[in-house]
Amino acid sequence: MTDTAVRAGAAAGALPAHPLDPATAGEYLAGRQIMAAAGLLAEPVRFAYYGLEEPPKDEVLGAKATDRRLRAFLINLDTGESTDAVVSLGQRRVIGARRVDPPADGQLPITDTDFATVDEIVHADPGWRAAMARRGLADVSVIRTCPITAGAFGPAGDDRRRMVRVLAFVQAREHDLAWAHPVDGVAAYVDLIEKKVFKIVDEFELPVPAESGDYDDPAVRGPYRGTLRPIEITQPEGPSFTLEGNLLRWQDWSMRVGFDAREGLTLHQISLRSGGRERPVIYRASVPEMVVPYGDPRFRYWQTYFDTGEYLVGKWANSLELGCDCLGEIRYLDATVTDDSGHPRVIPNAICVHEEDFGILWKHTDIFNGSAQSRRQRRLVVSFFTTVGNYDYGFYWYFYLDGTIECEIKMTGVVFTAAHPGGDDPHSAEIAPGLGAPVHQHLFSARLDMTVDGLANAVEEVDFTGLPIGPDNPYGNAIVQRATRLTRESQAARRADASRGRTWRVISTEHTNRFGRPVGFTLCPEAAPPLLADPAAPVSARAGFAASHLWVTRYDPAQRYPAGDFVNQHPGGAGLPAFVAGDRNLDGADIVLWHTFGPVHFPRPEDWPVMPVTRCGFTLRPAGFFDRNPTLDVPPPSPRCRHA
Ligand SMILES: [Cu+2]
Repeated sequence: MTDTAVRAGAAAGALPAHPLDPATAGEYLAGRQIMAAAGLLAEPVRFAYYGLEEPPKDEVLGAKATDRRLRAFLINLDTGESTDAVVSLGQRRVIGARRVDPPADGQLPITDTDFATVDEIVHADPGWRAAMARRGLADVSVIRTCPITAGAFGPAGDDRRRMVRVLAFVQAREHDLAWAHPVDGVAAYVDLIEKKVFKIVDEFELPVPAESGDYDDPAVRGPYRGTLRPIEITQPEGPSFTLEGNLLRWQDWSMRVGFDAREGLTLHQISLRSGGRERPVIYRASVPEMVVPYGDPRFRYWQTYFDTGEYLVGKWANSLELGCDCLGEIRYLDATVTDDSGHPRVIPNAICVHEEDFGILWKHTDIFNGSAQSRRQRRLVVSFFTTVGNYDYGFYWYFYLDGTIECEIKMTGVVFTAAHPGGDDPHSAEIAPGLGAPVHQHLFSARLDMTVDGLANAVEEVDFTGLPIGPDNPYGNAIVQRATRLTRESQAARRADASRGRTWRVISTEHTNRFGRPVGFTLCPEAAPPLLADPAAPVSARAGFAASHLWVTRYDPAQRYPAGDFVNQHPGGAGLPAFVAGDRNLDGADIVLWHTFGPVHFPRPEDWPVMPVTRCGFTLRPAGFFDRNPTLDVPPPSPRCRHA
């Protein structure tokens, strides 16, 4: 065990204060002991995932959730035998152990051990070494291997194998950026159980691009600019939020902060205090899947990452540094995940909580009474950053004084590269001489378990439309808002439509505002294209969720992942398309909103060698949740600002 694991183990015994608190180091160790005693951990069995099995909602809300349970995906590295196990810490026994049978069930996520062994296997393979030697790369010690999840391409493919496809990059110097030097046209297909290269695909040769991408090298970046003067953010009286354990309160907001090795940050029981009551808004919010399908139909047609379901974004979370990653009065939370052997690993400072000034909240200079008033907006920020291979993703949740919730993903890091054939290439951009970056999409799926003023909710699609000239609209200027109730799951797989300003409003079917209308929250999408792959493409079956911007399902505690539980090499059809097959009623029910968002990325020269952050996301805005602007009680930022 590492020092961190020992320290984490020593912290065992501390019982979580709340049923939704993340699993502790002590709990992981206790669960591991129970599984070992049940014979589930015989060598060489490893953990492909290990996390809290949250109690069902009714147990939490009814204060009946007394047991703590953990879920583990276990894989025997020699046989591939895969098990989805659930252990009860209260009963001290394994209460579920289901076999996962590939290819129909998919494969368990890639493990840390897989990453390490693939590099050795490929470097030792004579066929791969020969392919490198043919390209003038006789010294394979300078070659970095990049294992990529294989996808699923039907019975004729290699789908029975647990496998990865491996691309190569040259890193001649210690600080060189290997992504700048792809060795294109050759891929090693590795069987992770047989632990061998079973196929070398060697299709074409293009020169390895030579220009350095080492953005930390003064010869590449030039001297640092000397014109930036310091910005310091200080809150002399401390921040306005409080953290008691995982319970976060700020102004009228309260929520519980969670973290999972697969999903990363999870937020629970988000509520707003108004009129002297605690009003629930979202029971659970997270981004439980993202897929990055590449759009190059040639050699790398299989390149598609499900970063969350295949690689587990949470376990790759960064430790954040004050003054570098975060400025000002920051409070951090550590995250506890586990290594492949199920031993706890603490990621210090994984979650960042802070408060930001966000410009003007509201402002008015009245031409009649002379009053000139302005108020400053603030937001509470809860975030984490993760590195998955070449890309880095920041997951940010913002809570504003006026009741708005925003989810923002910051995409940065290094684009995935290939050799560029020169000239115009429809599927790849030339970003440095001879260096290409294939077009791709980043499609995230947010799961929003809504509880707008309670469990009884419904969803309306709201469009704006102009009306034609007619007897009631003689000058043709009429605009109407059309709300269509989405009452069944079959009806609720929807696409955004910017030309109609389309939004989706979640309303309570039990509570109304002072106008007698249902209280609600509106999901405002960004309306980027959904999955662009052909509907008959293998990736369209595997990423079925990404064909629609919106899905609404009836709450089912087993339905957590938009592309299904076992995404790696899954043939498709799991997740949202399967969840809605029963066409359940949504009207006045306990419902979950699922929202697909994210950009098409045709890389620019400016994205190289490291990308400035690009953002995507969505907002949830109160819509008749309050009876009027809920921020009239926000004081002016200083007495100087109160005019007349
Ligand atoms: Cu991208």
